[in-house]
Amino acid sequence: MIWNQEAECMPLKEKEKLQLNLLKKVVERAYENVPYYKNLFDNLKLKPDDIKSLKDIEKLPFTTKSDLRDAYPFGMFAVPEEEIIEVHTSSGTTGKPTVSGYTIKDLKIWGEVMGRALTMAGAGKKDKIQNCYGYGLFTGGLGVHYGTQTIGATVIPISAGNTQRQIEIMEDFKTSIITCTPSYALYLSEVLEKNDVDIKNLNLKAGVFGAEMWTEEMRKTIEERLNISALNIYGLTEIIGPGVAQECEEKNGLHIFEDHFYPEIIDPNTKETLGEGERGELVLTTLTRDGMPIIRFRTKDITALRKEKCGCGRTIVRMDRITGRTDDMLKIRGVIVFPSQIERALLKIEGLQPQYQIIVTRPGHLDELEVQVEASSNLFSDEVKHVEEVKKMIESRINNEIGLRVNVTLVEPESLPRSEGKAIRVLDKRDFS
Ligand code: DLL
Repeated sequence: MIWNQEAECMPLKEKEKLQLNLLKKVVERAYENVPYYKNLFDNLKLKPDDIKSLKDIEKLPFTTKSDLRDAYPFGMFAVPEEEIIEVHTSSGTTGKPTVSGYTIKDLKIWGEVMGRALTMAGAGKKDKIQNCYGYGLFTGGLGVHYGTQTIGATVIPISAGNTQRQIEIMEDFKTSIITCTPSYALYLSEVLEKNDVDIKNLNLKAGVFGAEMWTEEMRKTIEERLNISALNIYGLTEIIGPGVAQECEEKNGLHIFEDHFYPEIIDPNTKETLGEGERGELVLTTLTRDGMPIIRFRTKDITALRKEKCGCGRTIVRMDRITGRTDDMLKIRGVIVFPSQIERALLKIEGLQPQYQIIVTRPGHLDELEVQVEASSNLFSDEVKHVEEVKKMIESRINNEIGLRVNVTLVEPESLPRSEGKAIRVLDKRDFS
């Protein structure tokens, strides 16, 4: 099933014409209404009129996460604040998050693209969609919610967590589709097994999983364990939330909803635009958003674009699953964490040498975060004398900084590897290859 045949199966020429038209308009909107863009364009002696072809997008400056942070909270809005009817923020918990503001029209667009995404996963009016993405400032919960309303499916807005209850509801309500992070889907399958729930008695047929990196192997495991079709969904707060791209049943890349989001791939070092099939950093421009138009956002996610027509009949471009990031951002249990946040927490502790290593693993199906810290004797002040106390204190400081539970291991001074060049602060032992 295709939700919006016209938009999703547009002939190439027609699509490019539409995109150029929308690009011109969004550039003009950004220039006229967002002082940040006006200054930037003026400094570069650029005018919206300079956009005469799609290729001209390459003349435009990039927008980065830190540009958005600098504009915190509402500096990137292109409409008066009273036109904004909803706000969300990126999933990191400290520092200034990036804010996304939506007008009524923007929420309609979000509902539309999420409706298309859920339809790709086989959802329709008869489906009961158990939405285990977190509701709140995170975009996962409400993004899926709006999509279910677009297509008229029944949403079970259970939000994240409380796995026993998830299972009970899944059985009682005969849930047919679940939406959550892939790692939570695996965890859920494990708990189902422990609870001796016979998967065949459940009504599950598909899952829409995203918000973090995962692999083909993980897909296979989830599909086998839950007896469903597991599909990949991609998105980010800055652009709209979930619903930028979604896999169809062909499972051969994620279709980008190109009538709303314009994708490019660049070489993250030279910033040159790369061709079809070449792997690089995904850059996205919002073509239709009113509340917060974003031009050439550097996602830092690594992928490649594929233009050939898909077996499903859609003509919109596909992106490969994300295989990495150009920065050191980690997503742990769906939450954005930068190693620098952990370092900041450690530096605030008197007597602590910031020699540390962050180790991320996925022992069962959920991410675990361990921080190894070198313990020197001056860490043990008069108030804290015991290893256990020091460990607890560091754990709680890091927890305050990143909002996630962490295991601290105190190790001997000078026992962590030293590097001549860039220190290797993160050992991500999860397998995303
Ligand atoms: O994670 C939006 C979302 C919610 C997507 C629910 C899918 C499902 P943020 O918290 O702003 O937004 O994080 C965005 O998460 O730049 C990627 O690095 C990563 N990411 C999101 N989806 C995928 C995916 C939401 N399918 C950041 N595969 C992005 C790999 C993903 N990484």
